Amino acid sequence: MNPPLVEPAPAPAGTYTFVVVSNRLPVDYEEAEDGAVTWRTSPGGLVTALEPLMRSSHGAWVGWPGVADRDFEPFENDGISLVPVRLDEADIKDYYEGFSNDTLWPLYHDVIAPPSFHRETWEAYIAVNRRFAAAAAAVAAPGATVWVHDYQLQLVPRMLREARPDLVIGFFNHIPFPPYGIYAQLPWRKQILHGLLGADVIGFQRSADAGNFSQAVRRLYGYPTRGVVIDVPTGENEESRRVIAKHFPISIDSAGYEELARRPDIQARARQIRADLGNPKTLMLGVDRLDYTKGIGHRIKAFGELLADGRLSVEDVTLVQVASPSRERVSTYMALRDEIELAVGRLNGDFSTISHTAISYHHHSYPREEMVAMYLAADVMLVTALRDGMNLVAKEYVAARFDVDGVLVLSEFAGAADELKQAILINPHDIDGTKDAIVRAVEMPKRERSRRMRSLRRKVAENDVAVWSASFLRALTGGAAVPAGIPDDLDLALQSIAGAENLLIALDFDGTLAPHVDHPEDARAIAGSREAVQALLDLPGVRVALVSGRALVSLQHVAQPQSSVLLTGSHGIEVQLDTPEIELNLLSTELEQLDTLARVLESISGEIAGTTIERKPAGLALHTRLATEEDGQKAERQAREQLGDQLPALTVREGKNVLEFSVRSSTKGDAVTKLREYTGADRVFYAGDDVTDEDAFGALRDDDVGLKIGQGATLASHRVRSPHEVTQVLARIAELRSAQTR
Ligand code: GDG
Repeated sequence: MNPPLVEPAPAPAGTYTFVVVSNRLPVDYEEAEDGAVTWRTSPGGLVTALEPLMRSSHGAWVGWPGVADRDFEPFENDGISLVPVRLDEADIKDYYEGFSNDTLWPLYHDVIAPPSFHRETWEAYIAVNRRFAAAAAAVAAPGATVWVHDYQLQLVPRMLREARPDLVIGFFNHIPFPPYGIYAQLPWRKQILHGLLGADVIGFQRSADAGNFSQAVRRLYGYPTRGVVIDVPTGENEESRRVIAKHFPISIDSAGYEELARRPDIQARARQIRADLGNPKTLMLGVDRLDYTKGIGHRIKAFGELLADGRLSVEDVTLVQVASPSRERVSTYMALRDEIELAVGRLNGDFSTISHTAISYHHHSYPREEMVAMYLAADVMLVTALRDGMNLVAKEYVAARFDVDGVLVLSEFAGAADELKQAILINPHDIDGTKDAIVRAVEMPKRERSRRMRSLRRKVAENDVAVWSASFLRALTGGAAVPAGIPDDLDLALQSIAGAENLLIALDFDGTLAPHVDHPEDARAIAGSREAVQALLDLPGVRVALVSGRALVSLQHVAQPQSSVLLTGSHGIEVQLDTPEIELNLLSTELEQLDTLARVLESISGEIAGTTIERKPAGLALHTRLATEEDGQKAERQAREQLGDQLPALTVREGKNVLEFSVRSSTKGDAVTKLREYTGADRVFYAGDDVTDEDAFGALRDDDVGLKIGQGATLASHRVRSPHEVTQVLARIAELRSAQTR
C-alpha cells in the first residue's frame, strides 16, 4: 500500500469550476527599469485551446510564473485568472532541471541520453508536486474539473484526489510514455504510477504510449486492464475506480497558423528570407528546441553526406536550422550544443562557398510571425526526431502551407507520424534511408507534392487543438444530467451514417436495449426495440450485431435475437457470425497457454484445501471462498508468482475471493474491430452504457457514431438518456436509410 501523499486534511474549496495545472503559467514576466511589472501572454497552442473555456466556465490556471524566489498574488491577465506557484532556485535545480529534465525526460524518450537517478531530486519532485496540488486544491470549487499537464507533475493527480475526492481529475502527458523494459529502470516507478492513477482520465499522445502505461500498471500493480479501462482498487469494500488511459493526439491552432501565413507582410518576409539566402533552388528547414531527442545531429550528418556524395550541391540547396535555446543549465544540453555547433561549423567549413552557406544555423528564438515566414519559405521541412511525443512543428508547417506545396519529411518516432501518413516517413537512425528521403523530397514533382500536402492539410485542419481539448474534456466530464429524446447533433450524425454503403449497427444489450435489473437472468429488451432492430435487418446493406460481456448462451437466453443478428459474447471471446455454432476464436498458442494455466492452478488447488478451479471460455478462475483467509491468500500468491514467471502475458482480474486468469484479453473494442472486418462495413454505429463499452467507442473511427447511454465519462461522441431513446434512435436510422435509398 502506498502511503498517502498529502495528509488528508479536508481542504476548503475555492470558486473555480475549471482549473488547469501546468509547470509554467502561459505568461512571461517583464519588469521595466522603473520597476513596473507587466505580464505578457505567451501564446502557445494550449492557451489558444483553453482560453474560450477558461473565460466561459470561470477557469483558473495554476503554474510557475517563470521568476524564481518570488511570491506573486493570483492575478488576472487577458481575461484569464492566473494562480502563481512559487519555485525557489533550489526547486528549479532539483525538481525542474534535475528530476524532470535529467531523469524523466531522458527516461521517457527511450534513454537517448542516460537518465540520472538521484534520491534528493526525487524528494524535491515530491515537494514541488505537493505545492502545485495544494495550490490547485485551494482554488477549485466543489466538484470542479482539474486538468493537470505533463511529466513534471505526475504526482499531482493522486495528491489532489487525496485532498479533494470531490474533484474530476484529468492528466495529459505531452511526452512519450516508455515501454516497460525502460520504465522499469526508474527507482520510483511504482510511486509515479500511483500518482498518475489518481486521475480519472490519463491522456497520451499515441496509442502505443497508453499501451505502455497500461502494461506498466499491470506489471507493477497487477490491476485489471481492459483496453483503455483500468480498474483501480480504492481500498474500501472491494470497490474500484475506473480510470481511462487513452491517446488524445494534441494539435495546433491550425486556422491561426493559416491566418498568419496568408498575411501579405508575412509572405513578403518569406520571399525576403529566400532572397537573403541567395534564392536557392531548394530551401530545407529544421526548427527544434535544441534537444537531443530531436535528431538534429542525424539530420546534419545526412545532409553533410549528401553534399559529400555530390547528390546535393551547396549551389542549389541550403538548410536553415533554428535550434532554439533550451535547458541551458543541464549539462547534457551544454554538451549537445557543443556537439551540434561543432558539426555545423565543420560542415560549413567543408562545403560552404563565399556566396552559398550550407547550413544557416540560428541559436535563437524567433517571434511566431518569423517562424511562419520560414515555413512558407521552406520547400522541404525536416523533422528527424529520435523520439518525440507529438512534434507540433510538423503540424505547423502543414497548417502554414495554404499554397498546398512543400514536402514534409517526418520521423516515424514522432507522435505526429500516426496521423501525418502522407509525409515522407523516415527512420532517422537509418542515415542512408534518410538521405534517400531527402533527395526524394527535393526532387518530388509538383503534382505529388500537392497531393500529399492536400491530404496532410485536411488531417491537421480537421483535428486542431480545439478538437483535441474538447475530446479530452468530453471523456473526462459529461456527467451532467442527460435530457430525454434525440439531440440535434445526434440526429445530424444519424443522417450522415444512414447513407453508408455497408452499415454495421453494433449494440450492447444490458443497459442499452434492456434496462438493468437485479438478477441478470431477468433482463429483457424494452418494448419496441425488437421491431426497431427488425426494421434495420429488413434494409439492404445493414447488419446488426449484439456485443455483450455475457457468455453467449446467456445472451441468447435473455435477448432472443433474430437469427440474422450477429453475436459476440464474453467481451469478444465468443462469436457467432452467421453460423449455428458458437466459435471460441482461440489461437493454438492460446490453447497451449490455457493448458499450462490449468496445470499450474490445478496443482496449487490440489494442495490447498478449500480452493476450486472454474473453467471459462478463455481462462480459468481460482476460487478461494471456501478456504481459510490465510490459505486463500497463499493460493492467490502462489498462482500470481508461478504464472507471472511462466505466462507473464496473462490478463489477471481480481474479484472477491476469486482470481481470474485469461489467455485472451479481449475487449468489446476487439469485438467491434472483428465485426467491422467480417461485415466489411464502411461506417459503424455503436451504442453502449457500460465502462466496458468504452473500449468499443475507442475502436471507432472519426466518421463512425458512438452513443453512450446515461451519465458518466465516455469516449462516445453522443449521449442519450436511456434504452427508450436507443429504440428511437434505431427506428430513426431505419427511417433515414429507407428514405435515402428509396
Ligand atoms: C513537447 C513535446 C509535443 C520552437 N522554436 C521557436 C518556437 N518554437 C515552437 C514551435 C512549436 C513548439 O515551440 C515546439 O513544440 P514541439 O511539439 O515541436 O516540441 P516540444 O517543445 O518538445 O514539446 C512534443 C509538445 O510538447 C506538445 O504536446 O508535441 O512532442 O516534446 O510550437 O513552433 N516558437 C517561436 N520561436 C522559436 O524560435 N515563436
